[in-house]
Amino acid sequence: MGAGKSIEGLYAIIDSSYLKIGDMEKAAVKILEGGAKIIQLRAKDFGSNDMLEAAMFLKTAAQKYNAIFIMNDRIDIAMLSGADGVHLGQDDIPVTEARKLLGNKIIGISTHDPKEATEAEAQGADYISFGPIFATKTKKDAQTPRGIEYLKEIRKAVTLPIAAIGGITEGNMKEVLLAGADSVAIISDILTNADPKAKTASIIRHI
Ligand code: TZP
Ligand code: MG
Repeated sequence: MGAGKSIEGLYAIIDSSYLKIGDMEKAAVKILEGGAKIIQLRAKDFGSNDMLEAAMFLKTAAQKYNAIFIMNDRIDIAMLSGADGVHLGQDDIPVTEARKLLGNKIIGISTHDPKEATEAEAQGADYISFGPIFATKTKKDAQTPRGIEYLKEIRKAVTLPIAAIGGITEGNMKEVLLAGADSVAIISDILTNADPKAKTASIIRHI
């Protein structure tokens, strides 16, 4: 069906909280070399200029590895960089409005409960993220961990692909996938590893 059906397996997020300007690109290439087929740029503390530059690099790199590039938060940067899609938060531009700008590009939205998940589906999102599943140090304002049982409820509530997020590691991702997530969104378990390429490859082997 929609473009969001391609959201499965590892969803690697390249987050500026772990990388300095200029290092995002190197990390992205390593993660793509490791076999990631979905990468997202999440650069909350970058100025628009640096963000666009990084997004353009990541889009080109993703294309070379036949991977999907999703831009976090920013529809403008997604459009200018030729991203395959955007990932929106609950306080960002609504999915129905984003669709007017993005056409059939992938639109994902963060959700935290069944109401947000079913609303996302009704509004025509291509996939949802759901979390935080476990405690995470990466997102300072993260809500309380939802846990595996809650993820199973969300699985029953929507048919959209679900990217589970928050505290997911190579060690716990199996139970997340068994609970019905189509994809595991991972930041720190990859970016804090000394060898992000090998870590990515190892995660993918276990999926
Ligand atoms: N949204 C919910 S939890 C989270 C985001 C962006 C951070 C996930 O990072 P990590 O390091 O994989 O726990
Ligand atoms: Mg956001």
